[in-house]
Amino acid sequence: MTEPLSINRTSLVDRLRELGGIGRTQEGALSRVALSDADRAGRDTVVAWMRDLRMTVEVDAIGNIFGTWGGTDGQGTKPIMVGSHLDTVIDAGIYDGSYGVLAGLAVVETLRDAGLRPGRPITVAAFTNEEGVRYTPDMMGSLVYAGGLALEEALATTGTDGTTLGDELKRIGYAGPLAPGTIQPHAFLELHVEQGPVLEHERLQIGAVEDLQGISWQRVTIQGQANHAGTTPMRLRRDAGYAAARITTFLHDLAEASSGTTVATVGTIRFEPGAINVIPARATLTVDLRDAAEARLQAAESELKEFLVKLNGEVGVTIETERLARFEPVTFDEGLASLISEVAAERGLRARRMTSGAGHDAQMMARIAPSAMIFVPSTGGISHNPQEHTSGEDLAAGANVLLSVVSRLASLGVPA
Ligand code: HGY
Ligand code: MN
Ligand code: MN
Repeated sequence: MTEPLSINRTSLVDRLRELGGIGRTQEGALSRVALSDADRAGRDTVVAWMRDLRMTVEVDAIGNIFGTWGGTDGQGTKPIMVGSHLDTVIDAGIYDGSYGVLAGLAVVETLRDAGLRPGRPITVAAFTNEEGVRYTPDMMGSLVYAGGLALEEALATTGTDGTTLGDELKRIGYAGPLAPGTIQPHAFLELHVEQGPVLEHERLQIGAVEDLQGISWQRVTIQGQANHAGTTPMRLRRDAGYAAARITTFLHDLAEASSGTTVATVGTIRFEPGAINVIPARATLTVDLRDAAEARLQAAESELKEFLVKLNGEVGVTIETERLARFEPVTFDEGLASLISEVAAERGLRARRMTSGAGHDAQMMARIAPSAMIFVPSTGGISHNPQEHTSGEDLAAGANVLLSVVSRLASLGVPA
């Protein structure tokens, strides 16, 4: 059997490192938060790489970037689309999102250098604001693309810093002319680091991701009463800080009691006025609840709601909630998931089917085209953390599986 085509591992790893160096703070933390100057710099770099590959670059009205190779044949042949996102969380790793976009470029480069012409155009996508750290919901660019959120509503979103998304998109020069959803893919594949411990723990190299868990994001605002930390008896307090702590431990216990299917995170918390000797008048926190089963996720949401009513009375505070994101669990395309497993086996890679714990653009693209994901191991299962790491060998293995799957779908005669 002829050796299957393989991507250039060194150039993929070099580009990941180069892009990973863009958007560093003075302290050296990687924070290419959506629509920041750092995000613009990352976008500009990837657009330049797309142009070097003589890809046709298009940007849509929510800032999604598309690089297409193989040209449009004027017959309206739908492209195979691969991709992910370039924005990061705060103090991030260099692989989350970037890997899927840069591996897409590597696939195009490999096929082009092999002198092959795809039976379908191949489009590499970089979706706007996948992380949702500054503007909620997350996966926003692909959600608008898939018709799940109106463009005007997305552009009017106010960020955690008080900015308006549409203004920032214009400011960084990525408010593009293309109507979101114009490029309708034949299929969508997202290659991504697992961001969890499963593949490493089971000593596997590839995850054929067949589904993705549901996500519920809320902001909880607790209004109590500021008072003197020394003179106010405990029984007379309306302590928003204490109520916030009760909510955090309630959610932790709720997830623990679910024997691991539900996960709960209070990722941000703010006290006001925020002084050592003032009982917090107000606490604002965010809740991230997830479960692979919609019924269990709904049950967790209603348990929280009941607890908040109880807490209102007990602590003498008023509590308001605001929904920030809510996505039901998603099942990916079975045909693509089995093609990923088949190709991994042909390449002699140890693989398994799995569920994604994290949200991804593929879950939105699954609304408009057959979609699936390919995972590679995360060292120590760590992500959303500067320690995020995947070995060069695993990075190349994942990109080669993507190459083979795309080659099959683009009916390219490469031995894959
Ligand atoms: O929240 C998530 O799962 C993704 O990283 N946006
Ligand atoms: Mn990601
Ligand atoms: Mn992420």
